[in-house]
Amino acid sequence: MLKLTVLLLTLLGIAKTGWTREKFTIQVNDGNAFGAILKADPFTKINDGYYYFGTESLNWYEAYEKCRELDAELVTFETDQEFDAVTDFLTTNGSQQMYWTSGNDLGKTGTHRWFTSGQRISSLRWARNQPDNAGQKEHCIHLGYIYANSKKFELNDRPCSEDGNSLFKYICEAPGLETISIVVWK
Ligand SMILES: [Ca+2]
Ligand SMILES: [Ca+2]
Repeated sequence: MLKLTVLLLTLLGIAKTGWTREKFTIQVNDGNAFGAILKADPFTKINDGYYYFGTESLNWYEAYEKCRELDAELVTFETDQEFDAVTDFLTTNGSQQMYWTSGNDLGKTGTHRWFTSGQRISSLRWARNQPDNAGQKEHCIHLGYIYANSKKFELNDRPCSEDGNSLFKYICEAPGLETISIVVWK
């Protein structure tokens, strides 16, 4: 009787396993988890990010619109390591131009945030004495060789628009990647 009970329970167990298993399991990972070869044109891969270097000289709003046309946004530097990687790329390619980023203090003067994330800018890459909101009209952040004696790319605030001396190139950053895998019982 005991043997029969055990057998029945075992069979029940097997049947239960069979009936309750999920046919599909979906897993989501950050990034390009399996190193798939991606077509990213016109974006350039730098570390884990994809960037587009716009060559027209535009005000901040126009630059943002250009990035949106590419389903991207003006660049946000979540870390100074990202800033260094992108500016190293520019340096390697011989550029010392000015480029808009997504950073601004349009929401509240003096509180600088990355526009794509809303996060406060905590970068250590500001140029000396910047941001200074010169003339009380500098609310958008760009990178470049800010002073005549600058030796590297740094951040500075400039007028977002209505200023002929603040028409800059721009860097768009593509949205992040996610890998979705579906595991199936065959
Ligand atoms: Ca970024
Ligand atoms: Ca400034």
